[in-house]
Amino acid sequence: MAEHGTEKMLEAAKAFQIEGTFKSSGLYGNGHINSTYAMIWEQNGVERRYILQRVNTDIFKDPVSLMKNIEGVTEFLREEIIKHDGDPDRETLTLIPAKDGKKYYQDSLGNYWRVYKFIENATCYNLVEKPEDFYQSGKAFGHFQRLLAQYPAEELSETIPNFHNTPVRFETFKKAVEEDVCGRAASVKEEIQFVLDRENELGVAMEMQKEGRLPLRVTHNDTKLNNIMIDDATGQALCIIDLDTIMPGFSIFDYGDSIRFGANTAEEDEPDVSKVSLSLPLFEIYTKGFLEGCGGRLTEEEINMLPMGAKLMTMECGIRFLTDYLQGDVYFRTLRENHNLDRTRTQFGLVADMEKKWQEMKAIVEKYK
Ligand code: ADP
Ligand code: GN1
Ligand code: MG
Repeated sequence: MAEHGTEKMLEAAKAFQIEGTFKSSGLYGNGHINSTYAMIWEQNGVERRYILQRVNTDIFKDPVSLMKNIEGVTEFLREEIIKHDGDPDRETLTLIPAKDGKKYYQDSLGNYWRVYKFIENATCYNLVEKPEDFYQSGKAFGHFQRLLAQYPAEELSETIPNFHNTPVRFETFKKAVEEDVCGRAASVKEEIQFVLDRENELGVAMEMQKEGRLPLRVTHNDTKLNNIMIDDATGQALCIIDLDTIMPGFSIFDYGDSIRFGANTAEEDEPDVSKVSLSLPLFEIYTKGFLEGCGGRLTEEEINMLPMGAKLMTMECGIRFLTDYLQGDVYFRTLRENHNLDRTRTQFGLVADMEKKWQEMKAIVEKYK
């Protein structure tokens, strides 16, 4: 698939304050949204890598505000890391300014680009390889949320309105089924029914917020395992990346999205759905790490709602993949036919398994309260 905007990649690469000679650049990583390139520059005989990203402005409608969010949050994190004798160049993202001093570059076609220092000797995983890594990532996401509690929420723009408003996602899904622009609805009746059967549950978090029982916090909102870098040498969670969706949200959803992706025994797009299940040992180890990382800041009601956070995030993500399938694969990057349908099926397979293991999930959360 040709990447839209690639023709301006070289223009963008040279617009930033990077010394030396540009050598090469290639598509990189497994993100579904932005176009990410790893660039190599030669500097005094040494090759150095940088991450170049074209922001997806079909999805992020106000890229200037988005970049202001990232600039503010990364500067804040940088100071915190320095205060704790950490390495700010590896423990948070570092934006390289463009030649005009801005933290982004707008190319002659209007695309928005940004450059980060490349974090070397660290890996983003699509599947948990070592349970310890998952524990570490739980601790890191919990800690991240604790840190962000000190960040002035009013300075953050909402980069995607209603991002984790599950009832709104459900309404969009129903519209996609009715419109059926690609004529695909008849072939996914079972998946559509799976959603309709669970309609009543989709609004529980939003309802609790309205009743004042679930606080809005500054959250990451996209806490899957491949949005955290694990240090190759130490096995420690090193750096949380993909900061595009930091905005007010529910802590149970940051927890839940990590479970959705990382406690699944199969990859998110595994075509063989029989490989999908919820690993209770991984569920447990992440729960332990996340609660430790949050450092006692969650309310009792939030903790009780953690299993529901995991279920709702998995349902919501499945609904979003199915909606995109029905709409003709216009949102998530797809690399093969039925990619979004495979993703839908893994999510619903995981929800079904969570329903079977619901009492065990609740008992595990109770244990770490
Ligand atoms: P998307 O929003 O499309 O998911 P990400 O910001 O998550 O984009 O980046 C996609 C991938 O690029 C990540 O999963 C990671 O592998 C890699 N990546 C992003 N930033 C860096 C960085 N600073 N250093 C090294 N790799 C990075
Ligand atoms: C997208 O950008 P990426 O690949 O980290 C999506 C998330 C989904 C996820 C599913 C901005 O995340 O909400 O949960 O795919 N990001 C956006 O893998 O929509
Ligand atoms: Mg990502």
